Amino acid sequence: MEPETSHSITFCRLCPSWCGAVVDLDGTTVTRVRGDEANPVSRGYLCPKGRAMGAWHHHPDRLDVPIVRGTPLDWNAALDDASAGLRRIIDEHGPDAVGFFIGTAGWFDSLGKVAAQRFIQALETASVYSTRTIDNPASLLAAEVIAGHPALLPGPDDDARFVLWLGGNPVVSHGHSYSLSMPSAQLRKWASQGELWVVDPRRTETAELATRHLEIRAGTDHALLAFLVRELLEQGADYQYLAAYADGVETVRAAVASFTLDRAVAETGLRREDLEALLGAIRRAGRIAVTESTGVTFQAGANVSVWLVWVLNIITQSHDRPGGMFFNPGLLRRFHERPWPPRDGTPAPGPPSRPELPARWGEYPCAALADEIEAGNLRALVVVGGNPIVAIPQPRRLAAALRKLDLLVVSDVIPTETTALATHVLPSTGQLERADIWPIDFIHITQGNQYTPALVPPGGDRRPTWWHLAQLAKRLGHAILPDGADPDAVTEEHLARRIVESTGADFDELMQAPHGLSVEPRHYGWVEKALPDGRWRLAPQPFVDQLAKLSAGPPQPGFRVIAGRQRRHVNSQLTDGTGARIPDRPLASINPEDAEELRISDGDPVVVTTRHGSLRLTAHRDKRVSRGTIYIPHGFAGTNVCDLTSEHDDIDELTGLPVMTALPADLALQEPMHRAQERPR
Ligand SMILES: Nc1nc2c(c(=O)[nH]1)N[C@H]1C(S)=C(S)[C@@H](COP(=O)(O)OP(=O)(O)OC[C@H]3O[C@@H](n4cnc5c(=O)[nH]c(N)nc54)[C@H](O)[C@@H]3O)O[C@H]1N2
Ligand SMILES: Nc1nc2c(c(=O)[nH]1)N[C@H]1C(S)=C(S)[C@@H](COP(=O)(O)OP(=O)(O)OC[C@H]3O[C@@H](n4cnc5c(=O)[nH]c(N)nc54)[C@H](O)[C@@H]3O)O[C@H]1N2
Ligand code: SF4
Ligand SMILES: [Mo]
Repeated sequence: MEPETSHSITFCRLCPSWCGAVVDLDGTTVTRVRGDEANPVSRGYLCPKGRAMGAWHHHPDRLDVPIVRGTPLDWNAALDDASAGLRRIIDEHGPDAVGFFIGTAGWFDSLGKVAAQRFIQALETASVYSTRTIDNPASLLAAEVIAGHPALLPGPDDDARFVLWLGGNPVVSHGHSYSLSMPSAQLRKWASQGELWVVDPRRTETAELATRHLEIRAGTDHALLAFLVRELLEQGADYQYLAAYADGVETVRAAVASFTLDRAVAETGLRREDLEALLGAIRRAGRIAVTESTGVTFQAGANVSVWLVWVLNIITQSHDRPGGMFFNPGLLRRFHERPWPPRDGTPAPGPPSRPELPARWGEYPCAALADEIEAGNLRALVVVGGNPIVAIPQPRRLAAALRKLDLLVVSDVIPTETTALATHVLPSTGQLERADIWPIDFIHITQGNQYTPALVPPGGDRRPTWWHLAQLAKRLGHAILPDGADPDAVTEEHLARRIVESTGADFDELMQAPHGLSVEPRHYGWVEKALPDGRWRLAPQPFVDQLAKLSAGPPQPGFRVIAGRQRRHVNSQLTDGTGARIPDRPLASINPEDAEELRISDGDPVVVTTRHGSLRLTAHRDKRVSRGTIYIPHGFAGTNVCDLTSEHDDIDELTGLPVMTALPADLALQEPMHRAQERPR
């Protein structure tokens, strides 16, 4: 593994935009990080988190040596100990007693991710967990059920003249299932060439750039969407197209029949004239681009809303069309040339302790993790680039469960709330210390691909995550690297080559484009050709049934607590303010009029309570937050919003998603006694 220190062109792997970066080095010290103007996708753009890449790499707390039960050990001793533990557990309890959790940084480390997948396959364990089931399982499920494959995650086409974005703030997040490099420029383009409507209970940075912002009552997007579908099926749908390409139109019509304008107004809290204007704008536009992000996929009505988003795009013949929704077939995977065998959304049996939950996409829902440990079904967990304590509901219960494991093996770059509980902490190479491609599973989302070598040699005694996993596997008798390669003899470039070639793509083409390649020319109409039986399944019965159950009736009084991202951290990463001049803070943001009524001032200590738990935090008056809404960011361990969610109640039955936004909540000033205790000394 000879890192090529001469290179300074790379890309950021903190979020799925994978912006091109130029890293200036003085020896092995990063002196400057800037956007790569020559990157054909990000064209010089780099957000504050990407610019913090150097500070993140040089973080004073970086993990340098393996630590086994609190004691630093050399690699051989640490891996021998961990693999002996795994061997014992497998022998006594079978392979399902060994589980994996793949987190955000695990998905974004291409070699580590493939090694984890192959390790899982070799062990034949069913106990696989990832952030998928606490993020956007609704989007994957809708894609699979309606079009036959869960990876069909479209985004608004560059040339769209009418974009409707629900529950996303790409200016901050850079998109979700579909990434947006240079989000502000793209959003401005959409707004200037047509209309951009944003639906969000907050007037977000994205809403500021929109031609119209609809301040919806949290948790009611399905009512807005059902109303639009109802009216468009009356006038505006392309019936000729539907006759040729879709099944279930009449079932959809019946399912949304009760969502009249009156009902939509009553449930969403939006004004009648705004709903009429939106409908009129869609009818005028003809071709549209409707998309959802986590503000929708975290809701109780997530599946239904995503389904109706698909229905809107299909009935207007906008899916898979220029100026509508673009499905990126991937630069390497080239889905348009090699279609897949269609799937129909039938789940596999769930985890034994939670038989009511489904297994999908080879995973159990994260909501079952603590129960599986408590039940004794899971005795070891390998965490790859994740921090489950700040990601999964009821963190205290989860922490207690993780402590009961015989083995908790965590590959990470810095100490976290999860490494604090680990029996084995394995220090991983960070972004600048390892080679990468844009991870294979995501190329349909990202707008191109790129190969980067490692820019600097690993500091301390850090090793790549793929190496951790391959070494553990080797000790258990499995050769998990491509061609059975020896982890100590193979180079990262060779591994990347084999992974790319396994898709049928040409690695040399990537090597010859150090600044990356973009997906141009774009392909349209390819999903339609690959549809099961050549037709969109417009009315999957499970979604129809869920819509019928969602009939909310008139809104309940009280607050709703909502989720949302912040600019300078990714989930729990960088929440300590690394690289930021003004760090993000975990505040409870509320509308000033609500604050006035409750006599809450800026900076007051408040307590937010849902039926699952309560959280103490500091109040912040923010007129961008709509009335009745409490906005609390995610990712902070000390002020962990996962305390307000549940792994048992408010679980979606089709995906196992814990509801994470629009939860009914109470807001109160903290008791004076608590205030006195918590006043800083
Ligand atoms: N209540 C509530 N819950 C939520 C959410 C919410 O909004 N509200 N959001 C949900 C969503 S969308 C997600 S994706 C999850 C996030 O859940 P996670 O993905 O588990 O959270 P992260 O904090 O991103 O964890 C990434 C970990 O990887 C480590 N890391 C960074 N770089 C590297 C590397 O190069 N190699 C390795 N091995 N490790 C690295 C980081 O230090 C960090 O510990 O949380 C979910 N849970
Ligand atoms: N800066 C930054 N970027 C990130 C991350 C990060 O932590 N920080 N995390 C990454 C990850 S893991 C993910 S999954 C993506 C997420 O990407 P996005 O889904 O775009 O995430 P947000 O920016 O939080 O946008 C969600 C929006 O939904 C709104 N919302 C909440 N509840 C509702 C509701 O009931 N209805 C509607 N209509 N809107 C609602 C919120 O106010 C918020 O503005 O971002 C990725 N990028
Ligand atoms: S948007 Fe920011 S965090 Fe995401 S890849 Fe680009 S620079 Fe990195
Ligand atoms: Mo996420």
